[in-house]
Amino acid sequence: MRRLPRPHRRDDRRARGGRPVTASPADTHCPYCALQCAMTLTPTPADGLPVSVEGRDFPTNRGGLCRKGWSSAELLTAPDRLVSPLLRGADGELHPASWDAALDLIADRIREIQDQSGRDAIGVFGGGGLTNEKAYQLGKFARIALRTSRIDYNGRFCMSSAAAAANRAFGIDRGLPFPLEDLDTAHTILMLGSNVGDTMPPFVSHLQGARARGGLIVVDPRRSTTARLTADGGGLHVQPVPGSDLALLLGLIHVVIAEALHDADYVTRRTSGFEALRRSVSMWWPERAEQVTGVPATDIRSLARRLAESASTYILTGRGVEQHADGTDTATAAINLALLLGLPGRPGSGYGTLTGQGNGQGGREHGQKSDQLPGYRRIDDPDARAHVAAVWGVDPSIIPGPGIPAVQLLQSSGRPGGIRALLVHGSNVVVSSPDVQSIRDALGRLDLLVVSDFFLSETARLADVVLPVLQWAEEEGTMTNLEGRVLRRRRALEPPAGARSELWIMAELARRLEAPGVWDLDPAVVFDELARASAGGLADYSGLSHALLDEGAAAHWPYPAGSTGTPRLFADRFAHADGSARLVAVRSRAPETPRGGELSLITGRLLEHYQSGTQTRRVAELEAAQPELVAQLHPATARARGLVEGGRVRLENARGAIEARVGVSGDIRPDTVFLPFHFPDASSANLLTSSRLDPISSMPEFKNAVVTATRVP
Ligand SMILES: Nc1nc2c(c(=O)[nH]1)N[C@H]1C(S)=C(S)[C@@H](COP(=O)(O)OP(=O)(O)OC[C@H]3O[C@@H](n4cnc5c(=O)[nH]c(N)nc54)[C@H](O)[C@@H]3O)O[C@H]1N2
Ligand SMILES: Nc1nc2c(c(=O)[nH]1)N[C@H]1C(S)=C(S)[C@@H](COP(=O)(O)OP(=O)(O)OC[C@H]3O[C@@H](n4cnc5c(=O)[nH]c(N)nc54)[C@H](O)[C@@H]3O)O[C@H]1N2
Ligand code: SF4
Ligand SMILES: [Mo]
Repeated sequence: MRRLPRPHRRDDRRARGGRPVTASPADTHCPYCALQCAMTLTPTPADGLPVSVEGRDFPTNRGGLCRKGWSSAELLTAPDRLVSPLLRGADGELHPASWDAALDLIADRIREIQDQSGRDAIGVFGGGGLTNEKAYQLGKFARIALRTSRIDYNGRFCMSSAAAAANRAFGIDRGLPFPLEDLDTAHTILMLGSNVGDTMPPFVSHLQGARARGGLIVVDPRRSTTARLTADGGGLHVQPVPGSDLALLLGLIHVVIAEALHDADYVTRRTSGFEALRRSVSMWWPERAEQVTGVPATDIRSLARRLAESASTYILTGRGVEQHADGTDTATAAINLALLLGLPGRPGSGYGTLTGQGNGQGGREHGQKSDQLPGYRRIDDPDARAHVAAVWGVDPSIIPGPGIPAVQLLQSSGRPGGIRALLVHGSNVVVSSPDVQSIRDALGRLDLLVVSDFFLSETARLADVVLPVLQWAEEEGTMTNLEGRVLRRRRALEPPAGARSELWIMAELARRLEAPGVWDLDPAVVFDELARASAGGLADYSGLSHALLDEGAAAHWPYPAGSTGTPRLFADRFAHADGSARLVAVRSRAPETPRGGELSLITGRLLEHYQSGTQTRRVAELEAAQPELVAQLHPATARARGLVEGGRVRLENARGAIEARVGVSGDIRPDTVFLPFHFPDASSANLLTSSRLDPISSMPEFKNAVVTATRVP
């Protein structure tokens, strides 16, 4: 067999695809985050790149794009784009192979493994970057082609705590239950653990109103780009001990109730559970919250009053407060505070969480979650099973029951009763999973690892079979943005000859596995099926179609047939059967805290890189801006350890050790170190993070580890 082709030069790029489909511009959205900024791709036949990217006026981004969006066309001609299936040969290397050889091998191995070890021996791992059509088809493929319960996805690492909290409080989980523009007129916005200044830069335009009124409040152990926006004109940056947000919120709720600042009428009319909540916070006087959080009691009191007195208040959460072993309870406490103040459903006020991945919202609605069927239905609900089985043309009894969440799924690899094969679509788990060495070891125990990607990600490097798929501007589909608004992704370019759509891959495998059901290749037809499967569910898309979305009207779900969608939820009722929201009493558990010379490790994002970096590390200007792992440390912390700017530091705990460049900054607490998780291999921050899970959402603890920091001579 031939060796892997060497990376091509720019002249070879034409062979790697990148030919515009038509001469006219295509209106689409960014390949990256959940803001899904609107952009236009215009063919540029003479230039080195096949299209030019321009921001397009849209209510969310108002023509703006961040640096990642502007430079995204470079992804389309990346010289090391995958253009052929790869199979691991007897020599241990990956070699190009035909599609038939690759798909036959996968189907044969799946059959063999399932004959020996049962249907659940095959696992599927999806992603929040997949279009709605692909996410839907992947859930269906797992349930009726593989007939495995073992499917979950990377949204478990992302939105699971916020989703669990919203489901139990409101009975529904739509990240923002209002359009983003509603924030423009807010007097006060409390942002808990979200750094949109780096993670969704055009979002900042929606904060300017509150900022100008001195009402922007950011809670973050770092003075992040977003926290800096509070500096002028009366805004506030609260810089608590990492992992102590729940105690802070309990303190705020204590003050609200003790000083009768809550909206008693709203609480009576629209919620249940007030008495239990009141009792649960009675001991959380601000002085106690101060001991845990380091935030002065006087500040907690004045913040509670400020939130209550403001005529228009929004509370927003991000991963900073959610990616903890108590993330669901912390998000729940933020919702409790919002409900006490009467915010959800009141015009000009609200609560929301900021969805992260491009289709992080849609990705959690159509059935790639282990306990879920399309329409955000529960897989253990007999009515839901019957409805979806009818759409799929199968008997409900063949649909498996609930599977297991992401971390447990990956860790079960090669273990008794666990999975023996794994199909990955849209995640780079050997960089982005918690306690990542344990996940690398787990994947090594598999009999078969199949990775579909358009680049040879670090996970694809470990695969037995790599399948080259289409990327963003080469496919049609839909994405659901952070406001629950369904958007059209449009094809602007011909894909490289060797790449295939994931709908085609699933259809081909389903045929080889003699699966029941229809496996259409046209995303518009798959969308119509998704819409039927979602009808009557919480996330109802039944009134939508590609044709209707092409007309450009705003389309927020629920969008049942005959309706015009739902930009704002909760005006009259919540989604629980009785129409009221639940105040859920939660307790604070002590986070893991540093002792002696140890530091709290928090992890997160830089503007220039996206997630595990598979895409952005291939864009020259982004790579040049952030070429390597830098640990952010306070000057006093650095001094005490003999660390200097630009020198090297070793960070270590029981799970692993990594080395990073030292970045000295007064923006971080002296007891804390920050690492971005965008870098692979020995520079993965996740070598240090813990796979301790939130008991409700199974969210891992990405933002709470303890490490030692020493100078590398
Ligand atoms: N540039 C860029 N943008 C992205 C992404 C990307 O990879 N790169 N990914 C997208 C995705 S999938 C997501 S989920 C979003 C995430 O968007 P964000 O939630 O904004 O991103 P993070 O950087 O993970 O975390 C936000 C902040 O949480 C703070 N933090 C850490 N620990 C704590 C804590 O204990 N308490 C509090 N209050 N704050 C804490 C960090 O210091 C950080 O500034 O971004 C999306 N946008
Ligand atoms: N320490 C730490 N770890 C974290 C986090 C953190 O804050 N700290 N954040 C977590 C969060 S919020 C998230 S969302 C995860 C994200 O982490 P990952 O799940 O690893 O996300 P990506 O890096 O976007 O990986 C997506 C992969 O799929 C490919 N891809 C993109 N689109 C498609 C597609 O349509 N089909 C297919 N087949 N492949 C595609 C990309 O090229 C890339 O290789 O990381 C989590 N890990
Ligand atoms: S903010 Fe997100 S969607 Fe907008 S251009 Fe940047 S990466 Fe793309
Ligand atoms: Mo995420």
